[in-house]
Formats: sequence, structure tokens, C-alpha cells
Amino acid sequence: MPPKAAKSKEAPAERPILGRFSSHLKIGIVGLPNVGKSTLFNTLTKLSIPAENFPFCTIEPNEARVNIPDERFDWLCQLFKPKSEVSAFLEIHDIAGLVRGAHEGQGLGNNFLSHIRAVDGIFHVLRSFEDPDIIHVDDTVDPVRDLEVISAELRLKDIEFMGRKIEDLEKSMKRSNDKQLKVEHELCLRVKSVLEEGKDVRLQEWKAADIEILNTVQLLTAKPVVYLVNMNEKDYQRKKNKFLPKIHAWVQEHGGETIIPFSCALERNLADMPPDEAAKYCEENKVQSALPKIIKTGFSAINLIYFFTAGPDEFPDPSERLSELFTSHSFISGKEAVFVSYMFDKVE
Ligand SMILES: Nc1nc2c(ncn2[C@@H]2O[C@H](COP(=O)(O)OP(=O)(O)O)[C@@H](O)[C@H]2O)c(=O)[nH]1
Ligand SMILES: [Mg+2]
Repeated sequence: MPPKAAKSKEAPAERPILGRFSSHLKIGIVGLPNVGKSTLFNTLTKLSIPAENFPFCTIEPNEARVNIPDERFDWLCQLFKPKSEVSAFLEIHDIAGLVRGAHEGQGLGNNFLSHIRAVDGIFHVLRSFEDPDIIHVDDTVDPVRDLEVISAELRLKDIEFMGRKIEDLEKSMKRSNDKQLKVEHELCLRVKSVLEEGKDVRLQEWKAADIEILNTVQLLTAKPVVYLVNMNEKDYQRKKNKFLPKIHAWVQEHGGETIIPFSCALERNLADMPPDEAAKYCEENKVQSALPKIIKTGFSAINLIYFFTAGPDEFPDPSERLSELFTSHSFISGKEAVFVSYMFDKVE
């Protein structure tokens, strides 16, 4: 038997990340209609990298790629004056509003749900601003009720999906003795009963082997969520909003993921001002845009990290260097390094 010490020197086993099923990672803006999703998306789009910078892929009008704000990157660029600066970015999709009954096809529901299935994380936008001119699908402003509606729709869709998967597995099990079918069937039954108890898949403990299977079915409630609470500018500035404590309590009871208060109205105004005027406005009114925090939090919520490389010798061929980085650092402290900020060296 090998000595125990030898075992502890082995690299820790890589644990698959729940909800990760693609390498093209993106986050979707989700919520009821008229909560501020597109307004948020549009202000983010103003910060986005022009589509022509991605000549080999199509970017749809509801998709934006925004740079990850980082002072260290700016500092490095200043220092190295590289010929080309390539920052890490987050891809954000604006998804049309979900309504109650979406899982049964209400209001183009299934269509929207398939858009949510295609993203790796969710920005869940909540309306905490009151404005009689902007109608609410349920007449009154009540973000906790809205949270319940959206999370129930996602769970109901997952239950339906699991139900179909279980039926398919049972059919296959009649034809084959493959042990793997049994394993999957047992897991699907467990997942379905968790969902039926009103619990989201991402908030449960799963074994690595379970996660491997779960990631093949792309469940909606397996995706990480960041809650974005849209309030009026005054509330945002004074850091008080009458709905916020209730939202906080709900989120704590349901996994305690990140909540970011923001104000669409403020962000839209700032985006329309020239940068120096926006800076002056923020200073005078003692406010700050929440967009950098939203972008950074979204990026880490989908388990992305980045690192910088620069310098003359380091970069004979950036693609070679990148692939080396991918293999050597593909898993760092539970985060997956999926892409890298790098800078080409200046050609003398
Ligand atoms: N008063 C106010 N209106 C807002 C705010 N955010 C969005 N709106 C308005 O609400 C309406 C719906 O916003 P939109 O972003 O299209 O919502 P979506 O359906 O969630 O995409 C638009 O008329 C916006 O101008 C806000 O913070 N305050
Ligand atoms: Mg919209």
C-alpha cells in the first residue's frame, strides 16, 4: 500500500462545475416584462466592444460583449503600450420577458425558456421602482412576488423536462441492461423530487458524478443567478428602498446569491452624458454607476477568471502561448480559466 503522504501530494481531483455545458460562456438578462431589462442591456451595449472586432462570429442585436473593467489592465497597457489591447469580456444576452405560465407556453414562454437554456448564468432583474406610467404585468410593484413567479416558472420547466427524460430512460431501460441508464434514471428521479419540493438544482449538494450527468441536461435552475434590483435614482443614491429588505430575506432563504442594487434611470442618464460630465454628475450627487460591479459579478458568477500576459519574449506566437495557459491553468481554485486577457508585444 502506498504511504499516505504520497496521496496528499497528488493534485486535487478536478470537480466539474454545475451548469457548465459549453465553452462559449454567456449570461442572460431575465425577468418579468417592464422591469428594466432592455434599458439595462442598452446601457451596457453603449460600453460594448463593436461587433466588427469579432469578425468570425455573428453577434445578434440582443447580444453584447462588454469589457471587464480593470484598472490593472489599463495600467499594464499604459506601461507596455502594446500594439493591440485585448481585454477580457462578458457576453450578455437580453432575453424577452417571462410571464406566469411561461412553462406552459404562455406569452411565447417556451421560446424564452429555450433562450434561457442557452446561457450559462442569469442576471435576474427585479423591479423595485414605482412609476404609474410603466405598467406591471401583475398591476402592482412587488418584487418578492415577481421572484416567486420567475423562479417557479424555471422550476416547473425543469420538472417537465425531467419528467420527459425519466420516461425516455424508462423506455431505453426496457431495451437495454446498460448500468449507466439506471444511474441516470435514479438521479433524474432524485432531481425531480428536489424540484417538486420547491428547491432549485444549483442550491443542492451533488456528487461530481451527478454533476457530469446534470450538465448534459442543461437545467434552468442549475444556472448561477445574480439578482439586480432596479430602483429609482433617489433610492439608489440613499441606499434605501422599501422592497430591498424583503428581497434580501427571500434571497437569503433561497441560496443567498449576490444582490446588486442599481438604477436603470441613473445608468441611462450617465450613458447619455459625455464621460467628463458623467464623472462630475457622480461626484456632485455622490453616486456611482453600478455597471462595473454588475459586469464583474456576472463574470465571476459563471466561474470565469482571467489573467494578463505581456512582454517581448513571452509572445512569439500568442495562440501557442494561450493554449499553454489553457492547459497549465485550466483549473485554479475552483474557477475555470476560459479565456485570457493578453496583449501583443509592440513590434519594433
Ligand atoms: N421610472 C422608471 N422607468 C424605468 C426604469 N427602468 C426602466 N424603465 C421604463 O420601463 C419601461 C420598460 O423598460 P424595459 O427596459 O424595456 O423593460 P423590459 O421589458 O424588462 O426589457 C421603459 O419605458 C423604461 O423606460 C426606472 O428605473 N425607472
Ligand atoms: Mg425588453
